[in-house]
Amino acid sequence: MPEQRIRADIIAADNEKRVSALKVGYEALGAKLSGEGIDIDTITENVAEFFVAIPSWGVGTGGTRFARFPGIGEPRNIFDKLDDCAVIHQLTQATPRVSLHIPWDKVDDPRQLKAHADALGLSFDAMNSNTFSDAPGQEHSYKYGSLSHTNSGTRQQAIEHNIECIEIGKIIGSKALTVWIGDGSNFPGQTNFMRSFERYLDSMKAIYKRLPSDWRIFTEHKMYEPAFYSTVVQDWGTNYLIATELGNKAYCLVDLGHHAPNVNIEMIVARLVQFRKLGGFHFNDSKYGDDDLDSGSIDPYRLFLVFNELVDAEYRKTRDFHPAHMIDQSHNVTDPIESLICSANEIRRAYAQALIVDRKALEDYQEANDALMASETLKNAFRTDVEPILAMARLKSGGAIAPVAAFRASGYRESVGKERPIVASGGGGIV
Ligand SMILES: [Mn+2]
Repeated sequence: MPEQRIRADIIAADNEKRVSALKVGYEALGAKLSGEGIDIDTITENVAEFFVAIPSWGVGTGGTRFARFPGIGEPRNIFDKLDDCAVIHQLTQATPRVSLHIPWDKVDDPRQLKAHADALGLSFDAMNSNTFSDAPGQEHSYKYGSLSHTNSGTRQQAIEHNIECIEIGKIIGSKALTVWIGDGSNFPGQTNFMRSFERYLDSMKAIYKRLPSDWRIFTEHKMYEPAFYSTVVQDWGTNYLIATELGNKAYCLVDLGHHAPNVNIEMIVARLVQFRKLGGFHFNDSKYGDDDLDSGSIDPYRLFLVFNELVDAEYRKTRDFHPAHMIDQSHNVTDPIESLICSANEIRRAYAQALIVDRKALEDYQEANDALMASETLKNAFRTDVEPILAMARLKSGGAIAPVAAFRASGYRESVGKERPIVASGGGGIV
């Protein structure tokens, strides 16, 4: 039994108040779905087995270029972060894995991380390297890039950092490395597009050589920021080229915020699935750019359409299809634990809605060119309130029917607020 950061009787008391209403709602939804030939318990089981990883950096309060307003009881170090992640998992039963960021989460002995996670019943997802900011004391600066830098010493330093992330990951049981770089240019002519991409590929090949045989490497594309004229890994096409050049352990990661507004992300997902290069996701939501807003908070229909492609791939029994699901968000005005609880639920909601799409009917409408009924088939699933399925999946796994309410009732934030001093930050950005 893992150590529990929230007392089980607090969750049980909150569940007790809600369980009879849940049963009524679940039965009614079960009857509706049964009429459509769907067994609700099967959907609930599928949902209960769907997990999304929490980013260690997500449990601290984020910020913008302008300011960061610290919250109460923010984690002081990776051990506090793991405690907060354990709370999210205890309540949602949806987030058993944590994605680390090096050097932010670096400790003297990585075995300490493994021991702390083991005690909490958590494990580790993909390792994230950082060559977009300078760590204290590092020899070469990343101001003008890292893996694509003009200087070979800088490139070598960035390569070695990624290899170090793999080495730490091996000790703590990770099986993947995610590489996102800030490399790019702010002025036309500042860099040579072809030369910098050649240098990047050479660097990535050096990292790839050191990847264990049972690991995967994920690369994330992003169209702008911190570079504002061009980025080296600009778009999904570039990302696909990288994964193809590197080999069969290399996959593309889709961060929902890393696209221009209105880009058809679900179609990008379908293309990557078709050519077996979809590595996984960084879930978040976006209004204008890489806003890092909470999943499903702006455009839940888009999140559903992404999951519609994923479930379609499962339905078609696509070979070697096991995308990694991670959240990548910045919580500037909410309690990060509450935001991550809601986000994990929103991601599961999109999955549950996609699971109840009548795929046979959809296929028939597509074949018959019945555009309206094809759209209605998707909408019918999206309009279905699947909350009873999500709540029942949590309850059956030992979580909370209403996880935010249970979290607030637990007093966890107030209690850690007493041990963790508020740390003001002069700089902005995600911390
Ligand atoms: Mn990301």
